[in-house]
Amino acid sequence: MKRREFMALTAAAAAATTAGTLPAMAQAKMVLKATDVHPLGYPTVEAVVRMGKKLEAATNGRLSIQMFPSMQLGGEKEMIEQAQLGALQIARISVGPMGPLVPEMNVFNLPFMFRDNAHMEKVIDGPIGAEIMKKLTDHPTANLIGLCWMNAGTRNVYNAKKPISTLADLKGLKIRMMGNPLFVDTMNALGGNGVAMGFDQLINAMQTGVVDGAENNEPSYDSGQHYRYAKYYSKTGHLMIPEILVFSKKTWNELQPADRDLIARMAKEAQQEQRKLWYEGEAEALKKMLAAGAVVNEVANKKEFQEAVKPVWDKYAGALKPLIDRIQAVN
Ligand code: GTR
Repeated sequence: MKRREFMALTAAAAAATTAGTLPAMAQAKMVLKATDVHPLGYPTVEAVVRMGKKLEAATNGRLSIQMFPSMQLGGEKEMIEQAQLGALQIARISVGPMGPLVPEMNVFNLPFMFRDNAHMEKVIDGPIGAEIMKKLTDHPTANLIGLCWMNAGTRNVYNAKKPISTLADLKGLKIRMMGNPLFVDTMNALGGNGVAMGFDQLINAMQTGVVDGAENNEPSYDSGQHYRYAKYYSKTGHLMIPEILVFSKKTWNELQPADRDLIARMAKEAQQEQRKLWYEGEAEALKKMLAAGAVVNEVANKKEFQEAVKPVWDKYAGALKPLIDRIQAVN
């Protein structure tokens, strides 16, 4: 930098400091810590890594993202807690565990809520998605900023014992569910025994027989190598839950408005980028799990499953009814 430019910049910085703001260029470097339960290469992880590169380029290296994949900073519960404290900045989490905190989010956790991927995408991309995201951001104690949605396909049951084709096949099976009473109720309504635990505890629970299996989308089943413990993957399709990228409110409040805008915009771009990565990753995961010995079966009579979860809707859908009606009307 030429001396004259430097002087001008210093003067500008001094003036801005007096005014209470610092010009962007004079701001210190900041490394945003990001985390995900999934490994490098997983669609959500890759989308955030790419977002980090774009952020770094746009700010000449002043802002960057350091990714801690594979539960390096703990399970989803720990990730949320650390983001709330500002110990990390970006966490990619499922809507699943947020339901008990932000009631409107539970609408996406209802079994068989969405007709298909296209329906789900239309809802999260549109005004309803923006509204629910705002509920999270505005929540007085969640201490998180909702940045964007991400795809997570459809969740199917897998277990060590047998393929699930009918409700009767689920009888007596202990199936791990995410930490939200709605999911335990869902599995129980389907005839199995729902057991709530963190994703980080699942492998051990399958190894020791604490559970017979779990339920998840193909990429999670594949990248976690869950087929090694539960080879029957049955396409029950009972849940379709989008994921969210959240930012620590504590750190957010310390950022300059222009940086907040930049991060928010890049997160929106990451949402679309992750979607492409998602469909590629899903197809790839299916190939890999089959090659690894997973036995995949379709469920012919889905209606039986849809009818069985009626008590879950009766219990949880009441207050969410207007929102549900609007979601169902999206086509
Ligand atoms: C995955 C999701 C994770 C986590 C996990 C689980 O599909 O990407 O965020 O929620 O499921 O079952 O806990």
